[in-house]
Amino acid sequence: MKEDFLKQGYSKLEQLISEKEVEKIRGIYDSLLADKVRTAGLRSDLAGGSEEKPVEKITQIMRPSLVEPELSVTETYKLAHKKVCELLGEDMELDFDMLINKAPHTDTETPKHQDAAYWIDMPDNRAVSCWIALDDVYEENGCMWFLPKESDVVMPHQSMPGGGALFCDADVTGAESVALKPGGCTFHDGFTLHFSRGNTTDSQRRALILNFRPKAMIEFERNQGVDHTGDRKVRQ
Ligand SMILES: O=C(O)CCC(=O)C(=O)O
Repeated sequence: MKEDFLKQGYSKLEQLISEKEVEKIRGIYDSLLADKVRTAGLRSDLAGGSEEKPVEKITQIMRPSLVEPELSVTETYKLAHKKVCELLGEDMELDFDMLINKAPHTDTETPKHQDAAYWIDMPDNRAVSCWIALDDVYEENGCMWFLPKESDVVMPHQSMPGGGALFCDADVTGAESVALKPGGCTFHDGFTLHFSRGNTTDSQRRALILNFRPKAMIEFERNQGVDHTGDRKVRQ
């Protein structure tokens, strides 16, 4: 897993958490998804558009553990942290968490992007995103696709109208889709290009995503007011 991560900028772990733990996380996850009051301000539709829609296409809730602090003491957060330290070093800490849900038949892709496009400039760019599947995920419901990383360069990105996801215009020939069982996860680097297709199935596609970076860089971000709860700037 470490070899893949260092070589291509992403890797897959068949099972990070047990079925029982998946059930526990799903319970908290579903209550957050259903609660537009407590998640107000942290919640957006990555598909863009500012008006409230009857069905959010790609629901993103930032920092869910601020709303449900019990999340951060779960096995899930501990195990992901342990694996990430094995990948990039013992100084890695949780920077922020997020939920991204694709509702049934919303058929909306998460566009091609590099996470580093969302970042401020930092002296140490080590970072890992741990994307944990809470459902069976595959191409038709929006599993992750990755293009092997070639360099630590951020391509120009643009924002979807209405504050949705960032995207870049890149050739993704050779990208690999990574299907997962509930409790499986992928790890990706901040410069790895990735995307997911829309959900065309009858079920939800729930993912919990934990983002780690060095402790000193989290302090660096916080000192500049970056806490991953608010508006973001586009890095050109
Ligand atoms: O869940 C998705 O569709 C996209 C997730 C993503 O882009 C990320 O975790 O960086």
